[in-house]
Amino acid sequence: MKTYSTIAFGLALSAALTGCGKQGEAPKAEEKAAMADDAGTKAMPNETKHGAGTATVTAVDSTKGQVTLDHGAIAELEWPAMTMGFAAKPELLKGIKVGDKVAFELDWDGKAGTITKLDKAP
Ligand SMILES: [Cu+2]
Repeated sequence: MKTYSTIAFGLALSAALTGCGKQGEAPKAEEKAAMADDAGTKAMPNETKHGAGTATVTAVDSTKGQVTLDHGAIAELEWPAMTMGFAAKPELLKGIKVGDKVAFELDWDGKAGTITKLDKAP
């Protein structure tokens, strides 16, 4: 049974590592939910998930195609609110500046997020 507990630990560890952001503020309950889910339906490593949220822009580099968002909770991805960086096509970042309130959508591949839609909030 040693093998089984090693596998279980590995799964738990990989689930913990796939959480977004590095601020250590993810609630435990959400981590547990993510782990349980990873053991079942989310076993495919390259599954891309889509989410949507609102945020305040804290950094933007339209040349490199990068934006940092202080975003609210994203239910689709089981994310709490946090600040994190995303890739974004330069054209999506046109006219976007630090301090802007935005509504956005993203694709998350389990490691990195790519903005697919970004609009200034009305
Ligand atoms: Cu995040």
